[in-house]
Amino acid sequence: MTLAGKTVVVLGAGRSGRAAAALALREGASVHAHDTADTISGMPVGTVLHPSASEEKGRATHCDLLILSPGIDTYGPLVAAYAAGAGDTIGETEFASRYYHGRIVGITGTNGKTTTTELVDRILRAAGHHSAPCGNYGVPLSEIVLLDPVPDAVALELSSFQLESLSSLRPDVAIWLNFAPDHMDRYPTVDAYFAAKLHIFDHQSEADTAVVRAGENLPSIRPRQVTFSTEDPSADWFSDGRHILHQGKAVLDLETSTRMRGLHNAENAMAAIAACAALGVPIEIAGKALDGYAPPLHRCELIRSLDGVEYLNDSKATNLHALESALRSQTRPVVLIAGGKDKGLDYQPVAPLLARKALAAVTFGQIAKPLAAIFATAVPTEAVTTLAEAVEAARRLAPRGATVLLSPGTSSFDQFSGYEQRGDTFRDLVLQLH
Ligand code: UMA
Repeated sequence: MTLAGKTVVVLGAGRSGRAAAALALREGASVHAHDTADTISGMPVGTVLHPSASEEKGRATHCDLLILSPGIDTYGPLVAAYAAGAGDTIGETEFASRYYHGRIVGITGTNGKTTTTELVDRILRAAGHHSAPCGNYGVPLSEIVLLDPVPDAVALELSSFQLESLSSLRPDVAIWLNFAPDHMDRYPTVDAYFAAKLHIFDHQSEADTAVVRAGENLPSIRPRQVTFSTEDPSADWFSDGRHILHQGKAVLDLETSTRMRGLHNAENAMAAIAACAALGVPIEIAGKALDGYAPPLHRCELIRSLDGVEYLNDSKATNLHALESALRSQTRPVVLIAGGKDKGLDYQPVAPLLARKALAAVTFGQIAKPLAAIFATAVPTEAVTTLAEAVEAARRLAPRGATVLLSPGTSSFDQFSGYEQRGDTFRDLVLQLH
């Protein structure tokens, strides 16, 4: 796609917008950045800046190509106003992909994308690729395209926002981890969110691969499918939460080789190994590459074992689905620590799962009392005020062989600046136990 002599408008001047502008400039375009903020900073030299973007300004703007940042609603009125005067409208990821010629492992799912992206990157590197983790992971694909040398493979985390504005990006391997309702502030229905995610398969051919969790209920898709499961031993890849098996043959023991714990981490590991195997990486190399891997902080992060009790920090679980997913994935009896800000969520549906997986629960923060009333219908529950008190109570309640799991199930803003500070505080408290 030649851009020489063309006018490109980049909508949104965040990290995606900055990288897309730099790439469009490199390709010879005249580049304009529009942003609804009052000021714009950090754009590459040569970009014409248009702060205070509005629908009115959009209607008066004309360009050959409009590039959208993922945080801006593709179907909202602002984009409609700008798109009316644009020759073509695409997302930043789609734009960058037109200049990227290496192998692409695309990763989507409601939970586990970031861990899986890291695992895919790690395996590809171990197999000798010059790979990079990118996309929703934090580094826009446009930044990768601008590297010298350009990586020959990418582990590309794809959010529904990025997927909904694709028109040709074709992952060699697409990973579909799981699906649950999310981003309901952006999508009118759960089906609309599901449909946005399905775009990951749109441009794949029969020669490409889809790595899909068994039982995901997808419509028929073109690529060859490889399945993974923690429930169905007939899937191509199966795990009991500790051992990973490929067609019945042991590949990896997560407990002795890695710091990954829980069924959902086993799923992430299987998906990553399966995806890299589809790209030609020998399974033994893929399995070995995960030796010593520790998942990203705050996502069922194993902090330590003390007196036979494992302490996991899952502070990133700021919604009900993430809490359920962490709980469901535990293979040892759990003492759950949950609570935080009142987001008006209904926690009743967690009670049966809690009864199955947990020995006890400790609630804290703004919703400590109402949450304790619900949890107490399932397991013995204590309500406390602070996270420090919660750690103390959990330690008392957890027998040898149990797991103390901080998976708050809501946001942290009643007591912390964010889930990171909450998780860091938990880690400090646990490391101080003796
Ligand atoms: N803006 C407008 N008008 C709007 C909304 C935003 O002008 O209506 C402007 C803002 O003023 C700001 C810019 O757009 O200057 C921000 O653009 P952006 O929200 O697309 O953010 P980026 O910095 O480009 O980051 C994006 C992703 N952000 C979102 O999808 C919201 C990052 O994912 C991603 O890592 C990055 O591109 C690189 O690819 C973050 C995220 O929260 C981590 N993702 C969601 C999630 O994981 O749940 C999907």
